[in-house]
Amino acid sequence: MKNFDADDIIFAPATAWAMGAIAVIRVSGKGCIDAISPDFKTVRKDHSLSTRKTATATYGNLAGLDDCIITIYRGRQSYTGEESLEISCHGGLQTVKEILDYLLSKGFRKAEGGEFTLRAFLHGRMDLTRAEAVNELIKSRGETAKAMALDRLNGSLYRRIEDIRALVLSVMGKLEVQLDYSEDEIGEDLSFPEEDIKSAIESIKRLSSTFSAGKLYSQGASVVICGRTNAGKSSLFNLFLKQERAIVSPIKGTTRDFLEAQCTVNSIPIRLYDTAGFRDATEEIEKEGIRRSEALAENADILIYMTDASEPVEDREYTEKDNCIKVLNKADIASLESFKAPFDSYLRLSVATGEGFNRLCDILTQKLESTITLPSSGDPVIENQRQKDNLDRASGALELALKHNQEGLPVDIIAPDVQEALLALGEITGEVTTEDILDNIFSNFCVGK
Ligand SMILES: Nc1nc2c(ncn2[C@@H]2O[C@H](COP(=O)(O)OP(=O)(O)OP(=O)(O)O)[C@@H](O)[C@H]2O)c(=O)[nH]1
Ligand SMILES: [Mg+2]
Repeated sequence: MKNFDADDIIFAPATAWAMGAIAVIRVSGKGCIDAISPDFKTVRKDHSLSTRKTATATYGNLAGLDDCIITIYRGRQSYTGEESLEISCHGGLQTVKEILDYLLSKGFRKAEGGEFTLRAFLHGRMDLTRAEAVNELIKSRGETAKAMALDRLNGSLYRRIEDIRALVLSVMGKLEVQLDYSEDEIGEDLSFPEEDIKSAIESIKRLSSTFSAGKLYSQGASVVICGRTNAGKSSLFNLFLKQERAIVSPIKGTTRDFLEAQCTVNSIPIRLYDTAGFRDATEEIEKEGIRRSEALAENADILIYMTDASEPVEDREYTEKDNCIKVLNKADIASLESFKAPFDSYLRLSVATGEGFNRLCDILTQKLESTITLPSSGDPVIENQRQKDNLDRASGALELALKHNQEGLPVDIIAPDVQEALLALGEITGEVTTEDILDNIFSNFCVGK
């Protein structure tokens, strides 16, 4: 459970728990600078932490544990929006551990995952879309996901939601006037704001539709290389990874357990699988390997079915699937005969020379992108299920408002539909929150963020 009380001083390593040149430990909370200052021996006498200005870095020795640089932030100018400091120490785990023990001995509390960003939100330093973008930026793999997250961190999604919210608020205003007065009383046109609602629905749906792209670029797709033994599957797996990860040999049935690895192809994160080649195996372990390969192939987002051009075979149960890319490998040693039907529709590849590999990557990307709605340039893209659910909740509520109006229901029945849409939009930015919502969001963060 998150600590929503932001009165105490919290600390956590901000860098990974691993050996490195330096490590950064974050401390945040009122009074943290004065609490540490007496234990920090600076070279220059006038460099006492207590008297240093905000956003200045000071060199010194902390409690006899390590020589480090402490950067202090006063008031609201910090990440968390409260007094805080960052200790950059030598990046050995023993050093970090001793400094963490020291901070604990000062009566500070170990921060929970995401607690620094939670405080930033609670202190109004950022709205929820930006807070979530911080986490998404850290977790992003690949250029596109990173650029999309950075865009959200800069407020693109917040601004879009606020625009839509303003429109829905104006709808609400119009309905409220109708609730309070009759047409005769105010003498204004009290027509139902149908066009405004439709336009809000359209904007919400457009934003919601970017989820497929956001999800593909952030979470990626699974790609399974399958085919008969000796086709060159493990060789292709290694080519994708640019390392000799899988064992390659001319002996049929080399790969028995499947292998899994991560890579990115044209900025899309890929979970890549090398599998046991299909053949009539007699031996139990190999049979089990093949069963597992078949199960993987069944659940793959994309299948790369590979066959050896010197003895091509077509396994229709795989090659006829829509998500299958058919590849004829060893083009370097193949005769022209090999590329005749039914293999004329296969991609010509040679893992040995690299011929056709870029083309394979492009086909793979196109196939994956054909399953998503590509966002218009400049539009914010969402990758977050919570945001998508709230957008769908908002458009659903507005559609209900339209339906209720068409059914001739009175304004006091319709106003709550519009109110529900406002609530859903407000939950996206954090205008409306509960501790449960915040707890769910920030528990996904790593410690130190
Ligand atoms: N000439 C040529 N040989 C290749 C090519 N790709 C792979 N090979 C060779 O083909 C043999 C089989 O390659 P692997 O990658 O082990 O094949 P596999 O499909 O993983 O085989 P199994 O694990 O047994 O299912 C090895 O001797 C590779 O060096 C290629 O493009 N051209
Ligand atoms: Mg293999």
